[in-house]
Amino acid sequence: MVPTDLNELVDLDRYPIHQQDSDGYRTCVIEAREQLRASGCALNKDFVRPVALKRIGDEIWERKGSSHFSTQNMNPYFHTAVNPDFGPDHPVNTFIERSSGFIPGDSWEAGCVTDRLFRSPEIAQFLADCLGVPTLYCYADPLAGLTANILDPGQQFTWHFDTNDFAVTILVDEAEKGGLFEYVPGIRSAIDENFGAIAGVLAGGRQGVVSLDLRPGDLQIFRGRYSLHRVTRVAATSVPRHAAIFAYTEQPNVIGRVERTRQLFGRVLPAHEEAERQRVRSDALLD
Ligand SMILES: O=C(O)CCC(=O)C(=O)O
Ligand SMILES: [Fe+2]
Repeated sequence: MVPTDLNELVDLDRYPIHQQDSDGYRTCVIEAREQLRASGCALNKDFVRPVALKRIGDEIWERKGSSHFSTQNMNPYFHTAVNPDFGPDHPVNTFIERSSGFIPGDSWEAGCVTDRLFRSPEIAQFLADCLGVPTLYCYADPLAGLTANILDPGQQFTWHFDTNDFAVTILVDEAEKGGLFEYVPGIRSAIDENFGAIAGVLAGGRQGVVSLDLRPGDLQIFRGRYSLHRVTRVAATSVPRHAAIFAYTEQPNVIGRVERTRQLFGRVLPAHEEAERQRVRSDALLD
């Protein structure tokens, strides 16, 4: 039986997201908010029920052939070209391997379990409450809204900042060795790039680095715009690491940038080109 009801997908006993007036719900939200405030990362352990998680794992394996894999040496801002305005040891000119694949948004048909979870209004409202915003909409980007991040044996997703204010991840299959999510809470802010500290981490320094105890079924809410983060290399002898990534926006009908879309998915759709013409940035950070 394919799980379909919210109760079959989410552990509603522990996370009563269907009863948003309940004390239990309020407790979950307060806990997540406290974690986000303290570290930019909220971990909702065992959020997805095991049967649903197994189904999501199968759905990822079934769609894995549609992944766009790419390998590049990039700086934390997703750029790959040397910038002569900065020195050779500067983070802007420090390029490290990112090797991973993404299952794109148009690989998931409506009604599959992963898509149901992504589009659940109760989950979107829970996330909005945790993040302290009124409403969240599923990211309307046809490729980057619902994805799975694939790290095959030997691959790593190097240190970077996200361009989105936050990301929602469900680890589905963990690596046996490597594949750890590491981050440096709040290493930069909207007004301070803090290149010195970032250079230290890129050079292998461990100051401020947190290794997250992320397990399959956990729902992670992560503010990746200010927190440098990576997934460490999956050992060559390990099983792959698979994570479902849900993207939401505060405004409806948002679409991603052409350059990043091409970088991550190897193609763009007409909707991306149209959105590029209309884009307005909200801050002046590098990217
Ligand atoms: O796979 C993950 O846990 C997160 C990867 C990541 O940081 C990203 O896709 O931006
Ligand atoms: Fe990220």
